[in-house]
Formats: sequence, structure tokens, C-alpha cells
Amino acid sequence: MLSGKGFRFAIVASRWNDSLVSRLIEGALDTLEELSVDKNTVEVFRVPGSFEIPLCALKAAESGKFDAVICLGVIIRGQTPHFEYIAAEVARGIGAAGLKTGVPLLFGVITAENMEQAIDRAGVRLGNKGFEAATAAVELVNLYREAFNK
Ligand code: DLZ
Repeated sequence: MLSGKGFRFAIVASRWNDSLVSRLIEGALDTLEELSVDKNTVEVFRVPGSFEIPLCALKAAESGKFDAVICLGVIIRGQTPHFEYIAAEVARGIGAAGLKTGVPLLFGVITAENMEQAIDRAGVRLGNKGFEAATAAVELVNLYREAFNK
């Protein structure tokens, strides 16, 4: 049974599309709790928009205070001029921060064509990107501790 007991997590989440991002945060927090993570070892950092997620995630990862950083946001093509640039930059920045620090960073950013599609991905359990990212975070911290003692 997957367990996150003893591990520390940061959640970096944007405020843009807050009604949906809040559901992703809830999904991630519920999942971490279900997987035996002590809520005192989870910190949530809010940034204005998804574009700001990578730097905050990098700082959280560099702090040495967390075993994994869960990144959550919602970018909707219909609302976002330059959607491709923002979505690509967020994905690139999160990936780069993980490779630079060696800390697992989870990509829980919804990139949707429209609001309806975004709502579908901020639902419950398997339909919630926060749930998916938190589950993956717990899996990875266990993998890295077991495989590389880190
Ligand atoms: C400006 C903007 C737009 C148009 N759309 C979104 C979006 O759909 N999702 C999101 O997370 N953020 C959006 N932003 C805000 C940018 O991410 C960023 O916060 C601002 O451009 C300030 O740097």
C-alpha cells in the first residue's frame, strides 16, 4: 500500500482560475492525507498565475525543506492569448526545476481547450489533476528513497 508517511510536500498553485485550482488543491491535500502524510508537513504556496509556478517551485525545491513539489494550475486556451507560449513555458520551467534540483516536481497543470474541459479535469478522484499529481508525488518519493536512498 502506497504511503507518504514521513515525507514533506510543497504545493505550488496559481490563483488564476481559482475556483478550479482550489479544487485541485483540495484533491491533492485529500490524497496526501489518505496516503498517511502528516498535514503539518505540507505547505501550500499561491502565485498569481501559472506562469509564476516554475520559479516558486524551483525555490521550494532548492530550500531542501520538501521531498517533492506538486505544481497546480489551470490554463485555458479560450481565455489565454499566447496559450501555447504560456503552457509550454510552464511545462519547460517545471521540468527544468526538477532536473536542476533533483527534487521530483509534479505537473498538475491543466491545459484545456475551454472551461468545460477544464472543469472535467478538476472533478473528483481520477478526474482531478490534483489527485493524480499527489498520488504520483507519493509514488516517486518512495521510489527514489528505495532505489537511490534519497
Ligand atoms: C494572463 C493570463 C491569462 C490570459 N490566462 C491565464 C490562464 O488561463 N491561466 C493562468 O494560470 N494564468 C493566466 N494568465 C496569468 C499569467 O500566468 C501570469 O500570471 C501573468 O501573465 C503575470 O505574469
